[in-house]
Amino acid sequence: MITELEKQIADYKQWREQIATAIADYRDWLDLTGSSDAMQDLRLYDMAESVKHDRLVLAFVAEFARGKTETINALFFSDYKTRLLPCDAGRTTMCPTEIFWDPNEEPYVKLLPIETRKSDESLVMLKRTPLAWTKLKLDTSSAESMQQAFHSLVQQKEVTLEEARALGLWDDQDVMMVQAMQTRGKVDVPLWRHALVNFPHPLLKSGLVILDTPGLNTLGTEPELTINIIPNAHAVIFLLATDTGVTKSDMAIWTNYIRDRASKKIAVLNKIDILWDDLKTPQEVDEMIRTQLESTARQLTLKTSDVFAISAQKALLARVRQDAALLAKSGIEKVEKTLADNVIASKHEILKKNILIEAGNIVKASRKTFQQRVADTRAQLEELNNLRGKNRDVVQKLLDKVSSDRRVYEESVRTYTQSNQKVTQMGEGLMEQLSLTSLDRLLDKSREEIGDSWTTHGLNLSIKKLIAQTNDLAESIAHQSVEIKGLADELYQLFHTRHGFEARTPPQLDMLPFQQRMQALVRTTDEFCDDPINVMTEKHFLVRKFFFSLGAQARTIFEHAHHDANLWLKGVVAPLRLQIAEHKAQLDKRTESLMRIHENLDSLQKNITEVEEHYATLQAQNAALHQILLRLVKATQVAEEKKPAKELQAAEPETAGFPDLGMAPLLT
Ligand SMILES: Nc1nc2c(ncn2[C@@H]2O[C@H](COP(=O)(O)OP(=O)(O)OP(=O)(O)O)[C@@H](O)[C@H]2O)c(=O)[nH]1
Ligand SMILES: [Mg+2]
Repeated sequence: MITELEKQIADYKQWREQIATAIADYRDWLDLTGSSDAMQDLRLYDMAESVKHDRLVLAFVAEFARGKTETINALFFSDYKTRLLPCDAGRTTMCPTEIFWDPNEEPYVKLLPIETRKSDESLVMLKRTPLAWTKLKLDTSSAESMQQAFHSLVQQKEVTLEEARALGLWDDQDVMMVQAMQTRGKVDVPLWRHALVNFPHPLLKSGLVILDTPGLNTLGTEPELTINIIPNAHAVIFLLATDTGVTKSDMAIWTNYIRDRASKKIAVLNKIDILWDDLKTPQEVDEMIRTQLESTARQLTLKTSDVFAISAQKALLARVRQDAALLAKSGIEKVEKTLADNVIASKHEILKKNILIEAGNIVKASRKTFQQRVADTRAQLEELNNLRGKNRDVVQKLLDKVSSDRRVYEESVRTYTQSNQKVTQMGEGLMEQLSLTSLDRLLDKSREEIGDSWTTHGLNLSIKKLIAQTNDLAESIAHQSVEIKGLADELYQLFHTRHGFEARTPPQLDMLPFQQRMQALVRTTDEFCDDPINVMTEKHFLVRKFFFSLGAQARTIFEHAHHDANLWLKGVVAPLRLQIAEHKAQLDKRTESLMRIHENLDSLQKNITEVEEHYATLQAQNAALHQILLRLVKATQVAEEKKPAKELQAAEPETAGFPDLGMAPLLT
């Protein structure tokens, strides 16, 4: 049976495919009409790819034994009629596990040895290093062999105190660890640090990524999870168990890692089957669950509508046995519905906004250029029609006028070329400052300043200084971008006044998102440094790890800023470049046709017919563009209102939501 969640995720995938197809058709249209521009084409290709490969990450985070893994089994893997991922009493999952589908590879489990913790390499970097991982093939035709492969997720090994320390895993506050050391002289540590599971499940094929995490302070020992992976998840599902209630350690995980870090979060009170009691009436049981839900919501300061009561175990059982009554009683469908309605809808929204801004601007430029082409062709047609019955002198005069137009135009184009060179030069400088090399320089300096002390105090000072520097950098870049924009503004003005191009001012480069993201790192550092556990001397290992994880996150922020600045830079004069080429082609066409008529007045009618045919082609191409636009607009409307798409019609597409598209009718 298809659940609401499966349906919504499949719809979301279909919607993304529609947009990607519309963008691909638009690229074909640009190609066909000779309006394509290499840089713009690359941008469109990027957009279609990012829409196609968009992923939705759901992270399961909680103290150990709350039932994270069992919930994942019930939500996503019940088709195998068994418990696919290992769950057990006590600590079970030993390493964070990402489950997704990458069609370019065979199903696998990839495991990162725990020893990689000794290096400063970030997880992001290690993920790009295939040799660092141990790969197991997954035979998806056999539940048994898959269970065997998944067994690696719970593997541990015994190490000495020195080794545990070297791995940064020794914790003298951990009673079980201390006990093990006293009795056995060794402690157990996970065999693997991180697992990647490539698994061809329909939901994963639609772009869903599941992150299962181990309970018990794994988050504390792996700062990258806290700094990068959890905040980047689209939703965090926090689990609690009915029998334990909200314990001190549940609360610590909630406040330290989820409450202020996750953008979307829901709490799930698991194991309600423990309360099912034959001696109590269903109403009495419901009342107990309700009271516990309310108190959980209060303790977590969440709305009661964001807290759910389930029995993951019974949900899995119900699905395996196809027992609808038990499934309903397990409460899991409400969680699925919330994930479907809220999480996916908001993801839709984000993607829609991104598409709207980018695609909207490109489409706008393209339509303007096309309008110019149509208007120019119509003017040419009028010019030719006016020549009927006129003599050679009149043609000569017109030719002279076009030649002088061309001269003025060429002068403007020279100005454009010079300014554009300056824009390119300044742009290169700007991009260099946002490059990873530039970030590495800053990070190396901070690293030098911290030296070997690795105290929270030193870390705090150094990170604050680093962020202050990136702030100055952002301001300087904003300043440079204003200068670049100034040059572009002058060019647009020149072509507007001299050649009647549309008046236009390119947008400013917005460095605020970059500054805000960097500022968020200051908050993360403050929280880390304020945590009394991290101030203790034993935690130097962690401070070092934290610093490098923060560096990895800063890389991501720089990469984003670099990407955004690059797009902005390419868009600054791109519309003008396209228009200039268009106008030049038009002037050439006019000259050529007038010269032919000048040579032979009898060829006038033939010329008129040719231009008329060209005009008809333009109209057909316009209709095609119209259909593509309509499909893009429709896709955004479906996302907005989830209503059935409107019929394709000849009317102008409704463009509500598209940023300032300038929707003058194309052909009048
Ligand atoms: N009664 C009952 N037991 C459950 C339920 N869900 C999980 N359990 C049991 O609770 C124990 C822990 O479940 P897991 O899914 O392994 O918990 P986890 O949160 O993944 O724990 P770690 O992997 O150690 O972090 C297992 O023995 C499960 O069988 C439930 O709904 N009801
Ligand atoms: Mg688990």
